[in-house]
Amino acid sequence: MYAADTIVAPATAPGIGAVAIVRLSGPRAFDILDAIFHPAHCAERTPRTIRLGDVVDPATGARIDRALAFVMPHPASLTGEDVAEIQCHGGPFVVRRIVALALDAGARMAEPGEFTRRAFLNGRIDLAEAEAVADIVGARSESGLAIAIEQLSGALSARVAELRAQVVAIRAHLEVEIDFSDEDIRLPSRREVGAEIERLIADVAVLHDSFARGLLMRDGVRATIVGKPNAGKSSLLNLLLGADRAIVTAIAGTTRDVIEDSVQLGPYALVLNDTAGVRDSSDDVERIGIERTMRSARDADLLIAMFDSSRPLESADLDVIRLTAGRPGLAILNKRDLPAAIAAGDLREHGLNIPILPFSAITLDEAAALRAELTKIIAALVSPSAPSSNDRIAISRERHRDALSIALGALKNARSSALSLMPPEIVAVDIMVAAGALGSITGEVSTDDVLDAIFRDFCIGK
Ligand SMILES: Nc1nc2c(ncn2[C@@H]2O[C@H](COP(=O)(O)OP(=O)(O)O)[C@@H](O)[C@H]2O)c(=O)[nH]1
Ligand SMILES: [Mg+2]
Repeated sequence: MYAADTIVAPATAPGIGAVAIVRLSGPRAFDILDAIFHPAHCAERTPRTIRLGDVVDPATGARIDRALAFVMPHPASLTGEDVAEIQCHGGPFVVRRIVALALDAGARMAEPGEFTRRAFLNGRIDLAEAEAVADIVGARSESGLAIAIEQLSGALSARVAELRAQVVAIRAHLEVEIDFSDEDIRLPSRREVGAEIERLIADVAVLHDSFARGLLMRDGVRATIVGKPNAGKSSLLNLLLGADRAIVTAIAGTTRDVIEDSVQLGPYALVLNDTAGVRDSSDDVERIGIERTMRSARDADLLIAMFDSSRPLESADLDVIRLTAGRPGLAILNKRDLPAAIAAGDLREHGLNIPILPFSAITLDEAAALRAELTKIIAALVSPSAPSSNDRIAISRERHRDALSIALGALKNARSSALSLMPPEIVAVDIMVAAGALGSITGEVSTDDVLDAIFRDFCIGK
């Protein structure tokens, strides 16, 4: 099923670059290419073969640019339609002129994401894969890229298809019961059907619960640095960022707002929040800063708790220890270059239960150990607790999480109606809801609204 109109758009970012690409897709793509591109040597359009030539304004015969062009005939193309691409010189004016020529020759400007949307509508990729395209473009770390490329390669789609096939198999068992309930054949017992649904619930829950992990991989891990004023929090932030991002002074209370910046740590993006610190303050501005510290600490995926080893423990340190209770984190016993007033054992005695790294933000002797330790903690956050191949796949989109929630809810209903010996038709209704919800992830069932919402976030030309 091909769209009637032919679309055009620059496929490369606006601005100056070595090369820019103008992309055409639709039934008239090749005619339009022929109208505006005159090959230098080979007049014949051999699929997937690059030709050198001139982009020419057909109205005046004026040459616009020397360029390369190639065609991909349907159906084995990017969009499943006839696709033509012109690789021209990467200047904004040249690109605009070529797009304008294509529009004059009968193309229409593409909507954001329309090439990918057509690829989906023509069955070239499924919806989860289309979403992965956007995630690859938006990836900000190796782990963000890894989860997106896995989804684009179909690992998530395949897993969802497997789960859906299991749902459909249960429905088949119920159908047998519906069709043959009067006859003398052996029907799967309700206990068997209940057990089958139970297993499926567990499998769907694993994928549903991978969302937290998937988000960390995609968007990075949020860490908040907490500690009493002057412990060395801002020094640590600057060190990890490799830049003087926060002001460091010997005056307690220098940092008043939450400062956020991100850094690559191994394959992960780490979003660091430096805070005003934890203490009682009579200064209004600092007090607001401390409130923000608490909020940032609450929202963080992990806490970096800074302690000053050159000073005795104070009530603010005990507050910090309490903040870390039950949370992933790393304690840093800073200023080891100074004479020690406290040791790791003192922190343990007061209930600190996360790894402790003796450190100096002045000598930086343990900088590599700090990065390694943080990377290890993040790796533990993003890896599944029981790694099997199915558990490794993670979702990273709310749309997928919501669909899996619906599937889970429906399966739980189905389980209880199956076990309470409701008529098979009733159980089948919930089973079908679960199948529909799973199908919506890959787009087996989709509406224009859903597609609009997904492709709206794409750029033009994608
Ligand atoms: N001797 C020593 N001084 C440090 C160390 N880390 C930070 N400082 C100093 O302690 C003061 C407070 O540091 P800062 O990073 O602003 O602490 P914050 O208030 O927790 O953000 C500054 O004068 C730093 O130079 C360290 O490891 N050793
Ligand atoms: Mg500070």
